[in-house]
Amino acid sequence: MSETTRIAIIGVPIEIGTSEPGALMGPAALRTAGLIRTLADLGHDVEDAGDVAPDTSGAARGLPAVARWTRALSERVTAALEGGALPVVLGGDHSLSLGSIDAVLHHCRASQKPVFVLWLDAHADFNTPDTSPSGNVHGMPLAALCGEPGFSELFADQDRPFLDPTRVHLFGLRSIDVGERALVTKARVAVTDMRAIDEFGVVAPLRRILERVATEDGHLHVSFDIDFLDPGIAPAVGTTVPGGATFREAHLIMEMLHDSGLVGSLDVVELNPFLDERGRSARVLVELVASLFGRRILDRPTPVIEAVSAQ
Ligand code: 4U7
Ligand code: MN
Ligand code: MN
Ligand code: MN
Repeated sequence: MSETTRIAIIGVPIEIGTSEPGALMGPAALRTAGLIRTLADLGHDVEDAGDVAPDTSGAARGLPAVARWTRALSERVTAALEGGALPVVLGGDHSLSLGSIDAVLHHCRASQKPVFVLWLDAHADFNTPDTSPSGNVHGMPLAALCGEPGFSELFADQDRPFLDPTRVHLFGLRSIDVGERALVTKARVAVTDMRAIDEFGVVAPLRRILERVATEDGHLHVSFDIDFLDPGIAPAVGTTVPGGATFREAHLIMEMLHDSGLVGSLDVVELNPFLDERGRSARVLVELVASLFGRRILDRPTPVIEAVSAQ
């Protein structure tokens, strides 16, 4: 069936990047919903590296506090990548991607691999402290990673590698702030918004992204914010935005990602179990991650698909 992948599960019970409490229970809920077992049953070699626990004495919120998590997580993700494992980072709020992607950037600088990010999210998460209407850091990680100004408190490393915004792809966007929109446009971030998905579906835009990553022999980091999904199927989110992806669309994305063989690291973020309904959202996420790691209905390509693509 599918190949065995070494997977390192890293929990990040952070919620200081958001104003809605509850996301710190995300890693526990995903484990309760059977994530580890599901991946192991698919034949993968899964190591649960536990939860990141930085020294959180001192500032309770804001960039200096997030910086402690970023540093601690970046070390853990680096260790996983260096050991040849594929890191799966469980959130926690989306500010954790500062740490996971920082590690990927450092790792790929050494091997000179271009880093691509597929950002599955209702939001752009491209605010700076200047443009943010809320001040919440979970709405800012991409701006910080791409080197926008205002984040000097976050990274001690003066020589840190930046993410190339033209290699970031926002997918599923349906909520963006005014100042944030100007930054996204100026930085030439790639966008497939919900309007495009309504018109073209998920297959054509995703295929183009994957072709580009393959052509440039890049590392693909997937950052999955649960609010990418429609709140009707995944209610466990702090800021619900109606009109999200359906289960079928998300599922197909995961299957295409698996088939591409290009995914090198993954975040699963923003699950707030306190707002869930009998664990539904956590279970949906486990289903989707299983598809990304090769769960399929048949152990061969579906015949209908072969027939259609041969025409
Ligand atoms: B998430 C917001 F103003 N843009 O910056 C902000 F709408 O990680 C929301 O995608 C950010 O869930 C949402 O606070 C961050 C807001
Ligand atoms: Mn979001
Ligand atoms: Mn997000
Ligand atoms: Mn959110």
